[in-house]
Amino acid sequence: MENLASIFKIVDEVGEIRPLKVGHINDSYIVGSKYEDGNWYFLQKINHHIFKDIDGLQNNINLVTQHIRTKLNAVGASDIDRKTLKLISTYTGKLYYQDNQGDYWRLYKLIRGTDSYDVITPELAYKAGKAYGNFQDILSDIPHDQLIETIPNFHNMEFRLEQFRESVKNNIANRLSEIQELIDEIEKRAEEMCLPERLFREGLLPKRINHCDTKVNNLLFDENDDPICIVDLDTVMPGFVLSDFGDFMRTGANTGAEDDIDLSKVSFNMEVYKSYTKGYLESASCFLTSTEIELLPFGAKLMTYMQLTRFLADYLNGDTYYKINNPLHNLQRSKAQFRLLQSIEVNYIDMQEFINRIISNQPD
Ligand code: GN1
Ligand code: MG
Repeated sequence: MENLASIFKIVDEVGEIRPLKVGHINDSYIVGSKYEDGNWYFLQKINHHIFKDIDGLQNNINLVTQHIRTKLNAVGASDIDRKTLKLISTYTGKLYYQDNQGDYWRLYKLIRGTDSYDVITPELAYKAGKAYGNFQDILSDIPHDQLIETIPNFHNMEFRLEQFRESVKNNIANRLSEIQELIDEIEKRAEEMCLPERLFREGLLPKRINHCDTKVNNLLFDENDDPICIVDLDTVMPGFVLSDFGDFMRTGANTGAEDDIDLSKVSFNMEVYKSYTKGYLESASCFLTSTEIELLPFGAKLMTYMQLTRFLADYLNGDTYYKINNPLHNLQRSKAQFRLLQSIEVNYIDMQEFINRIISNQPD
């Protein structure tokens, strides 16, 4: 993007702008400064085919980051600019810029000196669990009607199944014949996976403000390997806490990659599960109900299943949603998610027993 510095309130002269391969939806860039210790930025082209209300999206992010900032200030925290994202506004006072091709851009201050992980150790998983519990706690007093659902029904499994069945029915890319077995596996579990929506309707499961994209690499660690900042706030909205717990497990407790071609590498890592659960319950059990705690292992199953249906639906629709790096990419992702789901199912009783032991204070 040209003339960045004449649009956004940038301090220092802009140096090199480098694309960053992260995420499946937006395009991201690091904006360097001419000076090593100058101000560096993180630029994103927002995918407005997916995020349709850009004003609402940017207002959400602003509200959430300001809320965190206010609370950090109140407890006298140091280094606050590294502990929550900071949006840079434009010279016209907006939180994003629309260029003459209709694309939307936003700019954050870059948080430097951090690392994120695709593969995580149990030690880091424990700290990550605590960090996500704190995050939900900090955001718990934002009134739900102040945030829009940036993608309506985002983690609603009933809705995701409808979309999936629609894609099977339409078979737009003519890929149905190759994947009948996976479709049968999805349908076999469909009823079970809609449990949270049913509990919600019965008033037995609350919604809280959630991150809704707690991929393992959305948590930044500082120089001492302590969590410093949770990023990628596009989908912060009300949801079930089991979603955030489950999405971290889907990514952080997978011994393989999300799209691993070698399915023998994909399995569920119980050590990461145990450490994350411990950390999470330490910071979140003060606000969780017993139903929410019991459903945490279910969250791991559900989010892996949901991701399987979303990747497979995209494959059937001809790859219109997720970025792909080959024509079979969404199918590979689906197969890897299915393998992970099977591994979670094998471990499921142990996962539940572990939680029961923690809440009844028995040693592991
Ligand atoms: C997308 O773009 P990224 O990687 O942050 C997706 C998530 C999925 C994830 C799967 C808005 O997130 O819901 O879990 O891919 N984000 C959106 O890796 O759909
Ligand atoms: Mg994301």
